Amino acid sequence: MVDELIEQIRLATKAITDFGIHLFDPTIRLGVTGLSHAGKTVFISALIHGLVRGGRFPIFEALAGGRIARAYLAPQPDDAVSRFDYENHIAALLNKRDWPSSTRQISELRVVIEFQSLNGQQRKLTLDIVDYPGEWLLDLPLLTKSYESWASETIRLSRERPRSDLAKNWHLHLATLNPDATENEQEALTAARLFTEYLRACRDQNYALSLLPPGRFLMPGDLANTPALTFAPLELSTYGPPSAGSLWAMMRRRYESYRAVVVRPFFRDHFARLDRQIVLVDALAAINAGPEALRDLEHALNEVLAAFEVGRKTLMSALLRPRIDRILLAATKADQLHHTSHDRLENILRRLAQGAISKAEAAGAQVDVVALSAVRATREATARRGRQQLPCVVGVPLPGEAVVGEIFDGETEVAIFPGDLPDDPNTLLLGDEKAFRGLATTSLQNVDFRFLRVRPPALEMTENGVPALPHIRLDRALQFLIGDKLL
Ligand SMILES: Nc1nc2c(ncn2[C@@H]2O[C@H](COP(=O)(O)OP(=O)(O)OP(=O)(O)O)[C@@H](O)[C@H]2O)c(=O)[nH]1
Ligand SMILES: [Mg+2]
Repeated sequence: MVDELIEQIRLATKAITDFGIHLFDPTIRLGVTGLSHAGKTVFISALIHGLVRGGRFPIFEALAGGRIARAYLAPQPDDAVSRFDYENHIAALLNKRDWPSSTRQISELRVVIEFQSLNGQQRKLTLDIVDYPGEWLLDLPLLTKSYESWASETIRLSRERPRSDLAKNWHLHLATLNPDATENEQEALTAARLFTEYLRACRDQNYALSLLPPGRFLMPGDLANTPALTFAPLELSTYGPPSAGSLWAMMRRRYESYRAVVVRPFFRDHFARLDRQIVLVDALAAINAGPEALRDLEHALNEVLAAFEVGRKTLMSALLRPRIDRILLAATKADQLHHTSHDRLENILRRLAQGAISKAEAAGAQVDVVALSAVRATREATARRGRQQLPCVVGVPLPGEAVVGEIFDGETEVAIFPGDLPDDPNTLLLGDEKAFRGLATTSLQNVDFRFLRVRPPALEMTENGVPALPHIRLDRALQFLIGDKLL
């Protein structure tokens, strides 16, 4: 408790100092998050490129109205956090037509925007963009969960389909464990390994299940093989306390270490300092996989958004600490769909996060939902099938992507009809016979939707000879996230 209090005071003092420094030159810390592959790196790279090199952003008022004099990269404020590797990411996109490689760490970058306010004054906005894995966000609810409740929730979830099929090996081992037996390192190691394999199988593309805490089990970094990652749920009949020296006591102790070493520092050093947040969601990957993945995503989104409440637990933090006042939920890779489905994709995401959105709004935050493509990699076309006109997208599928009867080589351009999203998002969440069919349960031939991953677009130049990156609604996202600070 005393620790927590000291932590709160430290944060509050920092907030006040930051406030003083930033009174005239405001700084916004923008958190960008999403589960692995959601599109964080591409989003940030395109956003910075658009700001620094002048993108085509008609809806981003300050830029479209000519009030931004210049925007440039500046040294970041946190010395212990990796720098977001903007130059290499953008070079891969522009020069090689490759997507940037996957990133596993928190990173940040500072952009300074010099602009003219609406009343003609020269002003400066400093934007700190912090990119962190969404898996870390899913860990935040662990702050308020005991080992026992985490274990029972995790086991319950793993008994539902399709997870139960993926959890077989782990469940077999789990059944052999006696929580009250003497602690045993080998048993803990095996349990942690099988549990991690189960989590990894859930994340596999055909399943695309989202709710996978503890996040570091799948991205251990320098904590690999430490006791803080060597634990797993046990089947318990009571809430304890466990007897000293038991396997249960050992697991519980390590779970506590995980919270102390991983979750709390992330909360304190990064999460609690954010002003604005964008959560990127690859809803199309979940739709590809099937109804279970979509329901899982719904659950994960609600957990993620609930994490934003952890910050207002105490009176002191509520009074003194700046809070996240805007949250944007963005469905990424909307270019895999024809534009006639973009609004529907927004509705689906809004429907998935419905409960959490109302809660965040009730607490005073503004929430918006957008379907965007940070880098638009397709164009549109209409194909004919008999008398039917099918709205298609045209792009170059990544090597290895497949449709019935064809595996693509990464060079050939094709027209893809991905399927029409329904007008009413609820139809995607129906169960049993009415459920749509996805890759997790059926073959390529029978799926209702198929969104293909495509290569980045060929290079385009603006009138000024600057390489332009086409996008969908990236400007709307930017307007919502920082537009009000550029007035
Ligand atoms: N078509 C299309 N694909 C995209 C877009 N943005 C991202 N992608 C695809 O999604 C993949 C993942 O994007 P990243 O930006 O690397 O995702 P991330 O969230 O940073 O992923 P991790 O670093 O692995 O956590 C890319 O390699 C692309 O294949 C987009 O706007 N359009
Ligand atoms: Mg990344």
